Amino acid sequence: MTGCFISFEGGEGCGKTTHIALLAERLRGLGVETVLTREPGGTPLCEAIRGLLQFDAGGEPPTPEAEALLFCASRAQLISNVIRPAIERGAWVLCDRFSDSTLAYQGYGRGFDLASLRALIDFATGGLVPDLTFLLEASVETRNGRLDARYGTGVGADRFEREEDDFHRRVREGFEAIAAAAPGRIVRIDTERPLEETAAAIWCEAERRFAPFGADATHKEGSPC
Ligand code: Z5A
Repeated sequence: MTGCFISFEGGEGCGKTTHIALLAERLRGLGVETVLTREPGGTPLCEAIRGLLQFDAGGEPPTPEAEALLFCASRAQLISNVIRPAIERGAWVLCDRFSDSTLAYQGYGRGFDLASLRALIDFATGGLVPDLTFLLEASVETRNGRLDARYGTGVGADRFEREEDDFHRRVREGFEAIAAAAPGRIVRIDTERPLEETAAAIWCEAERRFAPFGADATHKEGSPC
């Protein structure tokens, strides 16, 4: 039996971390082996790379080229040590960000050539693409409000959150273009709604796609679908 691979994408504060945790909790409650991981991160080496990328933990900000390579290095490590083994043993793998983030942030945000980035991503992933991607969306005002509630008004916590508005606009437009080019894989989810409604929309889509895989685990009492 092989598992399935679902990624969550979107701008900061869109609700990825919240909703991926809710989906994992629900799956585990149904007895489905669920691996919840994130990018960059998810293994000791990848978490160290995360520190370098987000908070300049090396004491020196990476160049844009080094940044793109570090995201892809972390991805290669995570796939090899966590994601592929889990899929092969039949688990559901839920990943907080994946390759679409590299295209959106380094491609559309930083302005790198998309074809070159795709080649780099392909090298890092060995061609692994999520079976399903949730692109979580909320207005800039809503997302900023959520981040302000978390960190305090004004400055964000990491290098990306401190980027200017124009960078985040390009990233948002990038995600929209990426979603438009992959309508079968990427499902856009409006997170302006109450949390429970958003969680139900995500659950319905996951269950609809993977019920045959989830078999007995999915169609149980309490399902909103
Ligand atoms: N990055 C990159 O450039 N290239 C790459 O290839 C990759 C990543 C993989 C780290 O990502 C940075 O790396 C990221 C892009 C870059 N930086 N940025 N920006 P990250 O995913 O770790 O960081 P993040 O996007 O900033 O995550 P976040 O701030 O934690 O946002 P989130 O996970 O989408 O949101 P959340 O934590 O679930 O929710 C935010 C708050 O809103 C939280 O307190 C919730 O309780 C609250 N909230 C209120 N109402 C709601 C509703 N209705 N739904 C959801 N959440 C709600």
